[in-house]
Amino acid sequence: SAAAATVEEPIIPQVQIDHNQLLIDGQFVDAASGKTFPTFDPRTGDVIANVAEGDSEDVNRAVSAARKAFDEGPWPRMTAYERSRIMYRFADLLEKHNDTIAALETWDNGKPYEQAAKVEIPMVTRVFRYYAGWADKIHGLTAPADGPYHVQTLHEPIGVAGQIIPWNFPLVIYSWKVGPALASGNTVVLKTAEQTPLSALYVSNLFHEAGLPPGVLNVVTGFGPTAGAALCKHMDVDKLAFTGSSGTGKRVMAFAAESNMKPVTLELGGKSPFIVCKDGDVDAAVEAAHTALFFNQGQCCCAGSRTFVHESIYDEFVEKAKARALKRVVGDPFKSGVEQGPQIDSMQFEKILSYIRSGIESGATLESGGQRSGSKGYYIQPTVFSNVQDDMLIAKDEIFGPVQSILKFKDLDEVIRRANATPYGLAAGVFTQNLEYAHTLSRALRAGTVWINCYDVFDAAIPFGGYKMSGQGRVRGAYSLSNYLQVKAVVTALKNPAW
Ligand code: TXE
Repeated sequence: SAAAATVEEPIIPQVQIDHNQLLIDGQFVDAASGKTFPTFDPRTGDVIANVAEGDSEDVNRAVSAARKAFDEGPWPRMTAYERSRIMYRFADLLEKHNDTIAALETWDNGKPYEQAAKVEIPMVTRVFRYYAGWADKIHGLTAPADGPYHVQTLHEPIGVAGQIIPWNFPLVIYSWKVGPALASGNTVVLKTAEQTPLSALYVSNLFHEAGLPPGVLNVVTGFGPTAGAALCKHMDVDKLAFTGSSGTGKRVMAFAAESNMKPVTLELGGKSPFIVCKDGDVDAAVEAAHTALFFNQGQCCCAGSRTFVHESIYDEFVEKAKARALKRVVGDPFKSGVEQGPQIDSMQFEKILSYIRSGIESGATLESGGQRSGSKGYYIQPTVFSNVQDDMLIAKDEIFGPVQSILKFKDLDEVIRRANATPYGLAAGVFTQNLEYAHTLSRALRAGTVWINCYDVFDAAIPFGGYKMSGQGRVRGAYSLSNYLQVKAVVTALKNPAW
């Protein structure tokens, strides 16, 4: 039974759409073609607004504005302290408009409003403050050389950064990309996901209100194969940063290689293991594994989507995981207390339901859920499968939805081998009180993040990124700055080597 799954009449958000055009050179403008596309409310499938549909001509305009701002404008030339102060002022405006921004995010994306207002938008603000703090702390070093030379390195911005973001955390990922790029003096052309263009336009306007010079941050709304591809192929873009599917990530790299060989950083999909050892606290592990998978409607690149549980506690764990999923509150994300809203769109909705069918057909045990929730919008019941085997599609593919797969293991070596047997390597979770297990697993797991007795701990200072086909480079933390910096070696000959 689908217990708590109730979907009520949608609540009308108290926000209006102020910005639905491209943001180029500090101005909101229509697409050159005059075309627009609709963005939808995932609670109903109704149109929220029509938004300018940028294409290659608009990307050209945006890149030339960013180029000019980089080559001639004040942004890379002002003191780092001035850049930092503009970013701090922007963060203050984010804080001031927190609830409006959160409402836009929920409306366009479907995520619970409480999550957006209390966690995500505050995190965006925190990330901009973090990088504002870095702006005046970026510098090179001096190096000893074998000879009469004074050697120093200058850390310089790369230039125009092209950034392409997805729809699952529109503004959080915006902050991870725009924060380090601007702190280090680059200029940006950002393409939002076609499903969620609204919040980035709204906040980028605030950035200009905070004093950002025109052309430093340009936002092109539009589709991947048109606007996105044009940005990737552009000869005047010096660097690309992409978050999205591994398939599109490959294409982004190929576009970069075929054009001007611009460096690329990628944050891609995953099939992250969540490992509960025999000594793990079962109740805490059930709750953490539940959140690791179901958080954000299961639409997380780092979702703990393979729950490995030791055989000695497997049955107890499955019973409790099922009970927890049945209690999960599904409904209108604007309503207080709702834990799970709708999936982003009909494509993802259908894709997830087809994975659920595949799980049933391949012989996994359906413990809870398995169907859509309600009769309109893209709501799906929290679904739990037990007796999942490694070779089932639901254990191999990124489902990106509220579908938990629970697998059984016997010993540590076996679970390490199975956890690593995936082309992905974004994250992993480990539940144990045993130091030996914790350290062995954290070293052996081929993943960019290992959470021990916790999961989904995001922080501006913690680097995040993937091994293998989950990506390259790191977002967040000091590490992400290096994606946006060139290192120039300056070597000066000395006349008097004795000194
Ligand atoms: O992703 P895409 P989609 C995974 C998840 C999901 C699947 C498909 O499994 O089910 O991807 O989602 C732009 N050139 N993730 O189709 O296509 C696109 O416009 C340049 C994981 O939404 O990767 C959008 O802005 N750009 C993930 C962005 O790429 C292109 C988050 C992401 O879209 C392009 C989202 C092209 N040819 C989905 N085609 C994560 N890592 O968190 C598309 N885009």
